[in-house]
Amino acid sequence: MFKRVAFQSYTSVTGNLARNAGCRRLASTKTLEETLREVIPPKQEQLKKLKAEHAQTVVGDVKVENIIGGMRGIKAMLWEASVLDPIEGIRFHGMSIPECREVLPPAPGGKEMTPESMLWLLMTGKVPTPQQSQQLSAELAEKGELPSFVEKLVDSFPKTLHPMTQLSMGVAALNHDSAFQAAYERGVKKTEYWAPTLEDCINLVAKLPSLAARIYRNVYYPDRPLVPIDRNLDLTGNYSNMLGFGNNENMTEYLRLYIALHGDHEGGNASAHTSHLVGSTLADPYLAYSAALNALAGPLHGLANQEVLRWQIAMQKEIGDTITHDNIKEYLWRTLKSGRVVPGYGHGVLRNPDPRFVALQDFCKTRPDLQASPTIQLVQQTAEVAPEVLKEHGKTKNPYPNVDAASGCVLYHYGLTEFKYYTVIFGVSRALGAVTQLVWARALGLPIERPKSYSMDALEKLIKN
Ligand code: CMX
Repeated sequence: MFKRVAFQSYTSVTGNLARNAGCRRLASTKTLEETLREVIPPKQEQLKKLKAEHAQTVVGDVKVENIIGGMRGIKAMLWEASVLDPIEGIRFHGMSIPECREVLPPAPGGKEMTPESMLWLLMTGKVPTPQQSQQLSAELAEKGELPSFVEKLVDSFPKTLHPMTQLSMGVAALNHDSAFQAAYERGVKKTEYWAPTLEDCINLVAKLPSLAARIYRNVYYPDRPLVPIDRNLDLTGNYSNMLGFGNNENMTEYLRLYIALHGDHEGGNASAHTSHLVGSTLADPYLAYSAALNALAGPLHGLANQEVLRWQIAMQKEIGDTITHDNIKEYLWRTLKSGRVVPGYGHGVLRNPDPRFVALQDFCKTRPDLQASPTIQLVQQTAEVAPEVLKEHGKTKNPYPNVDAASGCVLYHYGLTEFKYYTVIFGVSRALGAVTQLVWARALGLPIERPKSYSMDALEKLIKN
């Protein structure tokens, strides 16, 4: 099952890729904002038509199990940038991960798609030219420095404060300079909300690496000076440099892939949904994304990549040098019998191995040093055994690995061993999809979110009636 899905994705690429990329690629050198000004009006028309012709069309129903089951599966959100299919996995504006890896421009000299290219695709639905992607890199580098009061704020945090809490607080403080908030106070027209929102969003994406790298330095290497932003580097090149891995091109390429892959996973996941919910109140993008980071910091969501490494290392310690399928199985059962979840497995929507996991495995397969790493071998071997164990356990609806089963082990191999920091990298990544939605929600004039809740008594009454 696992291999067949990966194969199917890659073969579908061969058929459609040239056509897809050809019709999506822009010949022009328009900026992101100029491109958005072109693509927003037809989308506004599409929404108007949907409202006019189908406002009352039923597309699903709500059962009591959905209400008591975390709203699982309810079709209830508009999210333009990506759609998640339970079997096939994520598609960004219709493009699968292998397709994106093939057509989204890499950094100069690199091979992996950059987060900038992914951001462009998410925002506009179009594949940027290498020139457009590099222009965006230059803009992000130019805007990447933190205001000094945010630097001071972050430097004042105790080292023992979790890096995710620091990130969320730092992001919230950036709202001091919010263009949206200033424009709102000036009384900007509703139809123009999206433009200052875009300005904030670009600033946020640009500043996240500096903020995240500062937190890393402060918590783990307080005596190390922080290197300044290099205007000639892409976003990840700078982030890697500031983290202290700038001389390891393999690590930088991995970070590019990691950040681009984690960028968006449709709208219903906890972090994306939180950002949209808070943004729907017209809170500025910094406040909305700060809230999203708090959701990402939960162990059932983004913190799972930290938990995977912790769990994996404990398993390695316990099993010792002779790793076999049998002793991995035993360890898995011990975890399950102690009432804990197996981190890195299961998903709220996916019912197959996560194609993001497949892409990260693919990255490992092309590099002999990674193939030789005991940590990465253990991840691979666990993925061979865990689905059967979880099926036998009989609880989880998806016994396959999700992205977090693989994402941390490569970081660990390259020397980023402080796994409490891993979710921060996820936080740098998830901004790509969250900010895209914040811009589009305002471009489309989406309203404040307000679902209906019921008490159990009210629900019983509803059932009787
Ligand atoms: N190990 C053990 N039990 C698991 C499990 C796992 N990996 N995944 C799900 N289950 C259990 C659930 O806890 C639940 O048990 P109860 O009925 O006792 O409450 C049962 O199986 C049914 O759960 P589900 O419908 O399959 O999964 P949910 O949609 O409720 O939860 C998720 C999804 C991701 C939170 C869950 O699979 C999990 O906890 N996985 C481990 C943590 C993890 O890897 N999280 C990262 C997710 C990736 C992301 O955030 O993008």
